[in-house]
Amino acid sequence: MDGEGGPVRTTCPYCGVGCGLAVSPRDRLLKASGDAAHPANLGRLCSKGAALGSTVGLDGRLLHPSIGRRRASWKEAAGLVGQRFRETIDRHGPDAVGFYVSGQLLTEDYYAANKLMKGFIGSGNIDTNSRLCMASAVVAHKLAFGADLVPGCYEDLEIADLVVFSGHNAAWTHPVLYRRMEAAKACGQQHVVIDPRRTDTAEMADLHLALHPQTDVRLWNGLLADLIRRGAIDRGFINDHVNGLNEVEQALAQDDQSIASVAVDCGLKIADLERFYALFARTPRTVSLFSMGANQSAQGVAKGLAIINAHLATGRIGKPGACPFSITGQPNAMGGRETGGMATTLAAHMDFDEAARRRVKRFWGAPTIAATPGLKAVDMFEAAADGRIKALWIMATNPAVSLPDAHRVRQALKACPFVVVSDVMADTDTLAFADVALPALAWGEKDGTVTNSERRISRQRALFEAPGEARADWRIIADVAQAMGFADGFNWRSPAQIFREWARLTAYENDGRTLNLAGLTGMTPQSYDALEPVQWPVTAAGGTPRLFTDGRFETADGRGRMNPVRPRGPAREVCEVYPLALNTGRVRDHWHTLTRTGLAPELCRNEPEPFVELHPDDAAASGVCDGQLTRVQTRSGEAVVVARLTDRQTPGCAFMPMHWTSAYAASGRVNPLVAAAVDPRSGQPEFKHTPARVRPYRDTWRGFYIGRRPELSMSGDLIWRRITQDGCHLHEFAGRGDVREREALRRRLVEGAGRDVLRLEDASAGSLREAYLNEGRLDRVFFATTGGRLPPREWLTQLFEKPCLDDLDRLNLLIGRAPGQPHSNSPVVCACRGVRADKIVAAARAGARDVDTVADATAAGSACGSCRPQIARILKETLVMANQDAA
Ligand SMILES: Nc1nc2c(c(=O)[nH]1)N[C@H]1C(S)=C(S)[C@@H](COP(=O)(O)OP(=O)(O)OC[C@H]3O[C@@H](n4cnc5c(=O)[nH]c(N)nc54)[C@H](O)[C@@H]3O)O[C@H]1N2
Ligand SMILES: Nc1nc2c(c(=O)[nH]1)N[C@H]1C(S)=C(S)[C@@H](COP(=O)(O)OP(=O)(O)OC[C@H]3O[C@@H](n4cnc5c(=O)[nH]c(N)nc54)[C@H](O)[C@@H]3O)O[C@H]1N2
Ligand code: SF4
Ligand SMILES: [Mo]
Repeated sequence: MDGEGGPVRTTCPYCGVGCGLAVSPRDRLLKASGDAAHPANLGRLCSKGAALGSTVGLDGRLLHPSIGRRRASWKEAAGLVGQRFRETIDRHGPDAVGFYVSGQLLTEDYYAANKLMKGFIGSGNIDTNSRLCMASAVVAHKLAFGADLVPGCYEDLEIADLVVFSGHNAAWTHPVLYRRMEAAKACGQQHVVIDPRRTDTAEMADLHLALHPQTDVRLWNGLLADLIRRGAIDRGFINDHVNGLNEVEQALAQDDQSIASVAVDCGLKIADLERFYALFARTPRTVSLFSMGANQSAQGVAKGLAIINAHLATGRIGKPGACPFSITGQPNAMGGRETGGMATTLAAHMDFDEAARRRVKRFWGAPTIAATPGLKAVDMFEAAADGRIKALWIMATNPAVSLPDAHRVRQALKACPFVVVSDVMADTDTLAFADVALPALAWGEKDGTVTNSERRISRQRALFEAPGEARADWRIIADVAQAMGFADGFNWRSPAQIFREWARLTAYENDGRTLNLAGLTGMTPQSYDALEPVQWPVTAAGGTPRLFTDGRFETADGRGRMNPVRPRGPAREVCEVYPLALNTGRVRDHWHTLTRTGLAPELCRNEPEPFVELHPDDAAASGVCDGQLTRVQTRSGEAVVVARLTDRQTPGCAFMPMHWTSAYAASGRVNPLVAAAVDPRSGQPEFKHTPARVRPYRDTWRGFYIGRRPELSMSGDLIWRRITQDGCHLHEFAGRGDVREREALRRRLVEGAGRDVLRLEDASAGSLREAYLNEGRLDRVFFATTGGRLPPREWLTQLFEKPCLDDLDRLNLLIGRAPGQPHSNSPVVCACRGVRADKIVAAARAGARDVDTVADATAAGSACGSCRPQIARILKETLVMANQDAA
């Protein structure tokens, strides 16, 4: 498996774009480049895909099963899991156990887990983190189309004349797809972004509608009313193919649909709204992308339906360049929805009706079959907290970080008598609660299939040998099933065998289910290995790029359904005490809970630490300053993070990233703040709106520590964060205690360090600086001050890469900077080429007016291109400042 026969073709493990990679692996090193033959990316990669090589090392990996903290054999660990699940089911019934799984499992893993829970244990209690992500879109699809079907394909995004991004920061979250639309935009495609925040996607768009949070339904209903007024709906298409227009019109009539009234409610300028409505009305080739700003809402289903209504009414579906497009987040969010990883579907897009239950039971040769849908994610953890769930198995997700109301989730994990966690890393926040820890194969080791946002099934292929005792997730599930006494249904020997069984299930007694892999049921191990990316449904003739091309939907009468929706407010309104709407989401270079991107120094430079973005007016009102540590408080919890003041936030709104964890910045976690309010139909949490307030955090001292090993936790009340660098780890901290607090921390951090130490203490100024060397090589650095300044960290961290410090280095060590060399605190914009913002500003001042000229001058933006929107923003800001200076 060292790629001697040329590069291995595989699929990126991050976002739902599902880019193909061509990788030449050797000795756990690899260089990833884009697979030019893969239809999702045609050779492109973003910063995360390009940095995969920095994340495949074995440091920090979970490599052996353990029970409690004790290392155990697989036989013992799988045996114990099987026995405890069996005993719990025997005593309390099948609904006393649950699986919480993930869109980062492969389809084969998902299939195995679902079969075990729904067919052999006989409960519906398997749900996936896609509940936090796609559940609202799934329900909207089922209501409108009769099944969870994504109509369009990526090609539609290129041939569309108008792309609307609803709560979708594509420039950061689906960068390669965004590159493709950026190219189309250069040829005249129009972009409208609907997002309360001026994201990079919004910055680059032709029109940004910075609506009041959670007013999307009002905006889209207003659009539909406007289309009806203009006579711009497609009555012919509706007559032939769509039900429900009357009910929708009645619902619309209950609100004032004048543009002026909608504009006021959404906080938008009338002219902007008119421009959007007119553009939409006159552009048949329109794709409306919707993502977490739509789904992660207590009215997430309604938001999806309002968007779909506008498309059904205009007949903009099933046609090239025209469709509503729910874009998926995780690499295999779709695979989970297909197999039945969600508690609300049985399997293969079949629900819990008698006929489907009997069919699936028969196909599986199962002893039983789940009678009803199981607990949805938030409810499942609530049931663990109150004792209804007594054994819980978590696979490939980190709920102690990513579920809302995270304190409560941790309590639930503590309260649950038996918690099993399958993961690839050893120090995730969730593993701290595991009774049994099971090591899974990671990306690059596992082998199977994933489905991307456009229903395209691609292969992930193994590049390396399995490390330690790690096993494929499907195999772990099969081991436990066998330990529970279910040998027959789970004796697969390869993922190819599971995939074939899965494909057969989709085709089994299929008289109208769109999800059908009939063309793949005869696959041999060889043809599975060689499988080319293909979009389902797959017939003998091949895949299907677009659905509903004949105007037929999967409903009983074959007609699409418009569904009436009325605007509602957020689950929790802001108030005098909590006046800010706290919004949460992603940054460009990090993935979720940092277990992988946190390992790559190049991905930690653009956004090194957790932050809260605030409008300057809101910050001023609370006495918060730019760059200062700030407390963010909600009814459920508090975080302390650095404040970033920017007019990209609308006054009254704040934003925090979702990524930081107890392992990287305990006080920077956002989900202890987020309430677990869910959409009543989808069960998806409202991650994008929690009433909050901010206050300055007043530290008495600050400092940083750089060491060769990561310090996993800095106990006490300290505020700290850890940032991975090349060859070392930077830890920033601040405290509110006296010198004893500092000394306790310092002693712990320098424990065991050698005697070669440089030290500078100015007790009256409250400053202490120490550097420890080991045979001439820099080993640890500790700098702290009560009120003074600290040097930039860059030069010091670079010294850790030197095999031996020279005299000049030693001389300057405690100053913290090399003499004469400018050192900048300016953030890295281009992760691939390591170019900082100040260089881009300099290029702009020297006359660069577009991103390509900056790329020529500085190399920024010349590799993966993910930073191009940020470069454009810096150019714009520099120009504005230059004009102001001139005026
Ligand atoms: N870099 C990176 N990329 C990723 C991921 C990652 O972790 N990092 N994760 C992947 C996953 S799993 C997912 S689900 C996707 C998510 O991809 P996105 O949905 O693009 O990402 P988010 O940042 O969660 O949220 C999108 C936007 O919704 C906006 N929003 C908030 N409230 C509202 C509202 O009321 N109305 C509207 N219209 N918009 C609102 C936010 O301001 C935010 O800019 O990204 C995928 N890609
Ligand atoms: N506040 C806020 N919270 C959010 C969101 C938000 O926008 N705001 N977004 C939500 C969304 S859309 C999502 S998708 C979730 C994501 O949240 P999570 O799923 O919790 O995030 P990840 O960090 O991707 O967790 C994956 C875990 O699986 C492990 N892992 C990786 N590969 C494998 C494998 O092959 N096998 C096994 N067994 N383990 C593996 C990783 O080490 C990691 O611990 O977060 C949700 N939470
Ligand atoms: S856009 Fe980036 S993260 Fe998403 S699949 Fe492609 S390379 Fe991976
Ligand atoms: Mo997601």
